[in-house]
Amino acid sequence: MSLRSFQFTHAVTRKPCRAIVDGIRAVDTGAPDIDVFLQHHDVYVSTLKSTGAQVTELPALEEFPDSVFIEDAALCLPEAAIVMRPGAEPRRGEAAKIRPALDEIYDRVFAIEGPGTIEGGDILVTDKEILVGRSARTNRQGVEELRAIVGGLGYSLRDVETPPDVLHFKTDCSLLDGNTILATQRLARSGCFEGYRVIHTAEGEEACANSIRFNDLVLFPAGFPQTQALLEAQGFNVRTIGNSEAAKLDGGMSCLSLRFSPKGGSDAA
Ligand code: CIR
Repeated sequence: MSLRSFQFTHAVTRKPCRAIVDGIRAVDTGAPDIDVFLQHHDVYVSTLKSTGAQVTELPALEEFPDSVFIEDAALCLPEAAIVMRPGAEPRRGEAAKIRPALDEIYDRVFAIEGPGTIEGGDILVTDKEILVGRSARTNRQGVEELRAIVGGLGYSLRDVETPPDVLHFKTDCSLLDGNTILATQRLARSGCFEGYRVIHTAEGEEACANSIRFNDLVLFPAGFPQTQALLEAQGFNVRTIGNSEAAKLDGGMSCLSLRFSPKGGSDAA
């Protein structure tokens, strides 16, 4: 099977914990309701599984309120996994917690040692490159440490700027296929997607830019009908998933999983 940047045999998720009410948020719009979060999360996981992928569901980590946003703790490429070094101090320990699961799947696991910081939410892997948005969480040193690791694996890394006041690079963009990106106007305006086909989120629907293409599906947050219609008109198979509780903590579809196809790993489906 030839694998591309939106075709995956595996995913890893982590159950939301009760401490999620203490998760980090830029603006406090109230604490997430854990029962609703759990329902949304169940739908999310079963949607990933419905594509035939093997999904490893890790247990909740009560000591890390934001640990459901597992994407920030690692980058998983076909050849190796790289454990991140989160810029958010309260989240830094999540990195060590993901390592055992990655060691079981991969022969090669690297780690960002610091002093720089980098979070998975700032990394978009396309068919041709690894795009990293520097942000309040991901700094130049973190990017350079990642560049050295992925360079050794044969990848080219391009670093760009995440707009100010945007949490992560992928808060404002997603890969829809090898060469198509869903992005907010404010991010696309920076010119960082030159050479790609860009579909803009509809005005007022910027919060749906964080979606994911996972095999034949686009997992898309519920409540953004104009952008959903745009994607469907382009032939994408969109599955809406409730995201109200994750959104209270600035989280979206990409944050909730690590998605990958390990080389030499067991093939799903
Ligand atoms: C945080 O501030 O770290 C979490 N409340 C949200 C993380 C969202 N992750 C992502 O966009 N990749």
